[in-house]
Amino acid sequence: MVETKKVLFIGPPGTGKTTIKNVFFEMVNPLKLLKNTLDPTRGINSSIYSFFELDLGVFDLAGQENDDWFSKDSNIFNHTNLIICVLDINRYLGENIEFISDVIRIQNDLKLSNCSIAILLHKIDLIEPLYLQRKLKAINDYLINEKRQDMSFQIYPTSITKKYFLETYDIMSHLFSNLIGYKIGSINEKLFQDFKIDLQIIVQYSDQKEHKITDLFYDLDISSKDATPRLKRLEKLGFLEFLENSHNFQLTERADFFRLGLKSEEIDEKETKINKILESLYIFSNLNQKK
Ligand SMILES: Nc1nc2c(ncn2[C@@H]2O[C@H](COP(=O)(O)OP(=O)(O)O)[C@@H](O)[C@H]2O)c(=O)[nH]1
Ligand SMILES: [Mg+2]
Repeated sequence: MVETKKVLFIGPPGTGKTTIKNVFFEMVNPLKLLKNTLDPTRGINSSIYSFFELDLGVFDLAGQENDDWFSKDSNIFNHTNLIICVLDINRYLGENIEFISDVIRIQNDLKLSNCSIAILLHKIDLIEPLYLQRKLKAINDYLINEKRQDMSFQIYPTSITKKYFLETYDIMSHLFSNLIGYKIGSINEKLFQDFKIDLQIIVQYSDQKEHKITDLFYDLDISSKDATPRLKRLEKLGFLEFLENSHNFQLTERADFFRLGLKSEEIDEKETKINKILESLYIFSNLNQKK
């Protein structure tokens, strides 16, 4: 039997749960989700993915029904391996801390022992950096006070906008790899080199213009036989779209967001950053939608 893991998204209404699920599980273009607001989720929106050797059940809980999810007779949290609690950093600190305290209470009441909790302080693109630091500190202080400052309870500032996309991609891949006990650095050399070429494609062609598959041969010395499976993988990861009978392709805004994150790095930090990115690509390439 295939081992299964359960991931729950929870948070007040409108914080970005469904958006994050769509961007990082369904590989939907982040800009599309920022431009067109989604209908509020009702009840539970659940999907199953295969991830490496396991099946991953992902549940996105409607924020409007939080009283039900947190009620005594709710069993929605049973057997959960990862709770992703999405809070909007721009809302009142007290409101966010109250929500975190509800999650802590649930974790204690239900004795969720094999469950990690990730608090995403989302939409950091809308807050002043100084204000962000203050809020982060206040929430950290609260967790220290509650003695909930450990590896199974972590907070992360996130946003799906251009400036923060790469960092958030990294955070999500870190959460996914923890779920399967994957240790950073254990990717094999061949795969590592393989994803390095994919990253070159992202960097080279993320100009929002149309390119021919044969360009890969001239620019990057990739034969058209090797090019197609690579481009298909990038398509699956949400970085690319094929055009006109699959002879041409164009990279998505996701690729542009990605490249931009890479560009901002100092040269001496770049290599570490690239290694991390390659592993993130590897992690995400093992996430597949179950038909
Ligand atoms: N500025 C900004 N808006 C976001 C971000 N993520 C999501 N949103 C917006 O937040 C709103 C609510 O998102 P949604 O995913 O429906 O929230 P949910 O109710 O928690 O599922 C939508 O208009 C999204 O476009 C982000 O990182 N930054
Ligand atoms: Mg929703």
